[in-house]
Amino acid sequence: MFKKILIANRGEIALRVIRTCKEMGISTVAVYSTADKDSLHVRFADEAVCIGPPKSSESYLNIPRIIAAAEITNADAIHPGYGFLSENAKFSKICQENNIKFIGASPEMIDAMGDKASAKETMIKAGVPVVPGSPGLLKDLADAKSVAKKIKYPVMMKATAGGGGKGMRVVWKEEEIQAAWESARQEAAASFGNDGMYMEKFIEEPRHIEIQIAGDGKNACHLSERDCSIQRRHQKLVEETPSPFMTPELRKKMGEAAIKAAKAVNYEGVGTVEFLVDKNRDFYFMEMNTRIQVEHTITEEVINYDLVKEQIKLAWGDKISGRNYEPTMHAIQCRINAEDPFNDFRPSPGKIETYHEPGGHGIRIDTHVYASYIIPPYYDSMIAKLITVAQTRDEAIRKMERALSEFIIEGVKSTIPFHQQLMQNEDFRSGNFTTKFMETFKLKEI
Ligand code: MV4
Repeated sequence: MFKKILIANRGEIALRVIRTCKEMGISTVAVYSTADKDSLHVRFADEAVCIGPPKSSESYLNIPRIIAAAEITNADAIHPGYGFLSENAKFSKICQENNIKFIGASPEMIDAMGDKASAKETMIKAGVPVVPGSPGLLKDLADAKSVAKKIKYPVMMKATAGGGGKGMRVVWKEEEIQAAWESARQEAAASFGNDGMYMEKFIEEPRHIEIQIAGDGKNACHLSERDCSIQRRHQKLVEETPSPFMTPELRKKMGEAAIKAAKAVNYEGVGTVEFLVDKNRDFYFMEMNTRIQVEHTITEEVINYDLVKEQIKLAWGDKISGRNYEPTMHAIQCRINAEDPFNDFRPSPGKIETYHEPGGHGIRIDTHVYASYIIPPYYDSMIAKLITVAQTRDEAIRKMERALSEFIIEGVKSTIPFHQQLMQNEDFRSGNFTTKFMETFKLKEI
């Protein structure tokens, strides 16, 4: 097994990876920016290397400094967590060239899945359902018009290098298509340096349901779904498993499709296949993520298995057990962010003056913060992930309400009041929600 793993990340996920390494008897190296010198990932790792100033481009995104830290400490693998360099093909390649195992996808896999139009082609060939649309990239505006006419409005134009909603436009009728085409291409060029566009039929009010998979390069299995429909501006707020919209038949079909997707690319490691699911329970491949995700926790709770451990074992060359996992419990995760939900979710960095976290049966909290911790303004605003696990969805919601009522964070604004109101919402409680939920959800002033 690996002797020493460098964690090229910060915050709760760095801590999360360190914990599993400790349990596996693997030594750990933390890297940190000067803004994070008092962070718990620095304190709990066996060794820590300062890699630069607060700005991500000079620290957590700086490839030469991270590779240097791995060489100085003699690490034999790097775990990238999520975000930062986790899906950076160049970084994966440089690790390979320096004989450091990248605990994530190969450069080829990252490139193949990062280009959305080509990933879609791969999935069509593998027999995975995709949204009807253009065969590959659109050649020009005339091509866009003719594809739209064929698949019928409304349509969605998407940047092939996109993700997270950038370079994406809904077009309702032909009069709008030229403006959409021009602005989407401009945005894509500016954001990704790639203005390639493709087109799909617009799926109205879909659910976002993703399947967790694991593969060993030859075989693949699925570990059920997560419903991530409760999101705002492409930031997930709440995730749960099983999805309240799921049926045993749909899970079987989506699980099989996700396995097909993984096998088609000889997937090695843990990954996620994202689908849109429409009101008729027809589902369509959207994207494949080649990293551990923020919401992996809820899957761990319902299948009772450590996914970071699985990731490390697969990177070492172990084989998957080959069976699929079905949830027998229900888990919900609320992302507690340092944001003001009464003020358009504006970031609220600063010092946490008081911190008291809930506990008791069926509660898990993944966090890197503590009383007196200062949330730096440079990185994402997540303070903690609050997860509840229970026999049923209703019990998991009640437990979440109880846990939220015990969670005290003072000094910065947090999204706790938002989650409290969400847990009370009739549509949320009945499982009646889509990705449009947050557009109409109204927070009551308190
Ligand atoms: C779509 C769609 C409707 N129809 N594609 C948003 C992010 C990007 N990865 C794909 N996205 C969407 N693609 C078609 N053909 C609606 C969305 C979408 C969405 C998807 C998942 C979760 C939240 C979303 C919020 C807005 C739009």
